[in-house]
Amino acid sequence: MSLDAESTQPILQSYVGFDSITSQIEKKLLKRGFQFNVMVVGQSGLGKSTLINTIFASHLIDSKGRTQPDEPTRQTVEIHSFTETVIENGVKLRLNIVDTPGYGDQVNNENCWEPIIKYIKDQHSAFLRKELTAMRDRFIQDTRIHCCLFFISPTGHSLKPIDIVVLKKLTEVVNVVPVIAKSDSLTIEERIAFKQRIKEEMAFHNIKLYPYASDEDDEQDQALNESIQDLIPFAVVGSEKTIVVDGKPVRGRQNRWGVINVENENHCEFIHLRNFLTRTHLQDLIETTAMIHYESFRSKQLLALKENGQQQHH
Ligand SMILES: Nc1nc2c(ncn2[C@@H]2O[C@H](COP(=O)(O)OP(=O)(O)OP(=O)(O)O)[C@@H](O)[C@H]2O)c(=O)[nH]1
Ligand SMILES: [Mg+2]
Repeated sequence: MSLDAESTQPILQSYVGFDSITSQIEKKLLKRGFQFNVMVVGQSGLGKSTLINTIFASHLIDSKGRTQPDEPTRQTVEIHSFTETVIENGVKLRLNIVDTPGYGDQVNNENCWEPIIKYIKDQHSAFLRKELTAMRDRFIQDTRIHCCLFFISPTGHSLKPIDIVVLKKLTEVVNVVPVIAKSDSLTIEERIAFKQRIKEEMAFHNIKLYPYASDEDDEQDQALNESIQDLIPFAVVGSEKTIVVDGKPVRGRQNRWGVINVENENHCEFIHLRNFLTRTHLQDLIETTAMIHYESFRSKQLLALKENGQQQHH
């Protein structure tokens, strides 16, 4: 008998099958499906509603709002959310999109961000309440915002003071991913310079954007994060119109100089944004929301509750 056989024997005998745990978990997760909540925020008229419709196009048209792709967009006047269930290869994803009205065009813009911050906190608070109830459901419906797309005006110069204020507030409570809106109005060179400028300003104002560096990151995580950090802010173009390019219908914008195909990587970074949201970072955005933003909300609330209780006791 070889030494080798001797050493493998006991291991083979003790096989109990727990390696199937991954497929057990997978089955359970697949059955339950995933919930993903995205919000768009930014100044008025930057194309927030349009981009949402561009990203989730085929699913939105037969659900809510616009039924004709060439119907004009309406100004968003209040925070509203809509849910769409998408199934791909047996995986169920419930997408909840929260559209917010643009801010910044009032005479007095003070506290214009408050309803948005309140909305985000309200979702945390609802989740906490459900977590704390005695008869708690085995599965809590999650409405916490996992990703906030922040729209930057394509001025080519710098961020607006109001944007810096709003960004500060948002990054404290949610994963923020900035995008350069309507980037078809910038040339490639302008876009590169503007991106650099925005990165510098964010760093200068100490605005903490997703993804956050963590000690637990392995090389793979780090590489993934770095590849995304390079791309952020995504320079995007949205369109609700379908244009025919080389006989193929695509989402695009026609202007005096030609056609912008939103799905063409040479024209804009729409595809990168969509891949980031749906392919590469979906799970991490959900997990980071629970582990960082919700956790910090929760510990603050529980601490406040405890202090209140102690005060009443005395
Ligand atoms: N050039 C250009 N125009 C765009 C783009 N995206 C949207 N628009 C146009 O900009 C206008 C405003 O778009 P909306 O999507 O309503 O903007 P919004 O940010 O939702 O506006 P509010 O709801 O008022 O805050 C519409 O006429 C769009 O067709 C884009 O990427 N490039
Ligand atoms: Mg809108």
